[in-house]
Amino acid sequence: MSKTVTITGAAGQIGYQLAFRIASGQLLGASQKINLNLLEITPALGALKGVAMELEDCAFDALSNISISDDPNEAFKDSEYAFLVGAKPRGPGMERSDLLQENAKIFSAQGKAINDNASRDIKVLVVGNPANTNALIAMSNAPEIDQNAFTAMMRLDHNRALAQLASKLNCHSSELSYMTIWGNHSATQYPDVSNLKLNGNDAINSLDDEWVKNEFIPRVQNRGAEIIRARGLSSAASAASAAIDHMRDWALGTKTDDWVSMAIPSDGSYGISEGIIFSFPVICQNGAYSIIQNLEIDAFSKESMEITQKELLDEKTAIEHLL
Ligand code: NAX
Repeated sequence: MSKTVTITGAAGQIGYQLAFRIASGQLLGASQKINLNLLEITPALGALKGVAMELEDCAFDALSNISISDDPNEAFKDSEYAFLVGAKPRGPGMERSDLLQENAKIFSAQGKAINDNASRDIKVLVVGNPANTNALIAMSNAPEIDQNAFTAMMRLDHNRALAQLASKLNCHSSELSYMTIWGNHSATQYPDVSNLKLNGNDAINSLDDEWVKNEFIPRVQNRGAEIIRARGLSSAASAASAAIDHMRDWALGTKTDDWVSMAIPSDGSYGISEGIIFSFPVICQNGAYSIIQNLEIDAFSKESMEITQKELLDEKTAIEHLL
């Protein structure tokens, strides 16, 4: 049986990477047939047609069918895995509050379309910024879908942190485990190394506290801006790669002896308010995630988690009328 995967903003930078990697079998394995539903705004349909033509030209074994549309009801029809990438970028002179309002309209319409058309077992990953609050809006507009189906992407931040730590500790990122990103996908996120292990051994004592607080944390928080300065464009291939990591682990399970960071509806764990989409350390099994409980939270971590929580609560207040 083919699985139906929806990508919104599929003619954009991230969408262009994501579609080919998914169609080549990098999400669910090369033997799982995929139907790709690609959504764009009407003016981008020409470019989207070009993306579909190139996908055809790859003759991927795993790709059964491609459909392109500017109608969310069509794009989310029977969708089982949805990547909500398309969003309105921040234009010149636009305040963050304007960005929130503009995107709120997009994600409330898409939440409704998911509610009315998607598989009841859909898994939704919101990538388009402000990702956590966009996920909250989509979730609130899809009352017939399990709320835990709505998540936002922190995996790029998680992977960025691993890369910085591997460079500092002179090891490969695969030797590191138990990294955590808490909170919002923004500069207030809290990259937490308290539980980090290197080849299964505690790594915290190998890290200088000064470096962690004054170099590592701000670098991970601001890595997106650093990429824009270098490339002249925002992260795209790394974002698509992280989106696949997030959805693949959720669907097929996380590695043993590790966890990942996912922004999910808060259930009140660690004193984080319910009703926001907050990043926690989680493991995934049998297609469901669960939050790692009972981690020790020191004063610095508590304060850092409160800062990022406050930002999410403020974002929620700004769009409360759409929930
Ligand atoms: P692009 O501007 O290249 O592509 C976005 C695409 O979305 C465009 O083709 C646009 O036509 C389409 N679009 C806009 N409104 C739409 C709608 N209502 N329905 C369907 N499609 C729509 O941006 P790109 O670089 O691909 O980034 C996409 C989003 O990801 C942005 O919001 C960006 O800020 C966000 N990011 C999130 C990250 C995360 O970790 N959560 C990291 C990477 C990225 O910056």
